[in-house]
Amino acid sequence: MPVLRGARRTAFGLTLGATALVGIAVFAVGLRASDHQDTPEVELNPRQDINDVYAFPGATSDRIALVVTTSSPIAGQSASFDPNLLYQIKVDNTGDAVEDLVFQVTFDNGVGSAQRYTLRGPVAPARTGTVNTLLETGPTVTGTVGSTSGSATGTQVFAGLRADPFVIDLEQFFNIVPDRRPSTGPLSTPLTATASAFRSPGVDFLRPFNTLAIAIELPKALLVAGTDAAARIGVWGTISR
Ligand SMILES: [Ca+2]
Repeated sequence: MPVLRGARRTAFGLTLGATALVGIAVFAVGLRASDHQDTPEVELNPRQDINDVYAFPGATSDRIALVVTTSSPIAGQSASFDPNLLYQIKVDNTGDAVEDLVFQVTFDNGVGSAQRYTLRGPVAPARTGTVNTLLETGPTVTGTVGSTSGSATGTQVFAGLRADPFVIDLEQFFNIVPDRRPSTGPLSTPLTATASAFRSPGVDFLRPFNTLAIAIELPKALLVAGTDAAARIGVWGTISR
């Protein structure tokens, strides 16, 4: 299963509890990633497109939340994940930029809130890198899109429609970098202005947009290799088939 969509805003050397940032390479390793709309197949199927990856503190100090978003902008009661794609969050806890643990999320053929998800992990992957296989072992959590399942003291997961949390004046961004303009959607119209800087005051252009989010919250201890309180992890997301 070649990865069709790589990580966006990948964070390596991410201190537990910190927010994922763009391509931080704390460890001296190479970093390869992709961005929005960088292949025709992803451009034509936004559900293959990763919007963002986040890591931030969980409900208690010993917990962490990992989130991957896709498909923004998307709306409506029929908004669904692609049942033919494998959505993953990967975690490196040894500093070599190779995943040691993965979360794999798959969806059935249901539509909107009738769609069901299955979360597998955290568990060591059968294969690392860009060719992945669906895990047959390890913990699983199942639930319905739009609702949270699992354990509030263990691993819990939400998958469904949420306000896109990323903040950017995307309209002005495409005026600055017009070659990135999408082929469909509200920003696909021909260029009306050119710009060299963002507007002031800033515009949260994504504020009215929704995204499909997969949010996993679990004890930090399930992600680190040892008991070092200063342990660091790297987190990235992939969508593949
Ligand atoms: Ca590793």
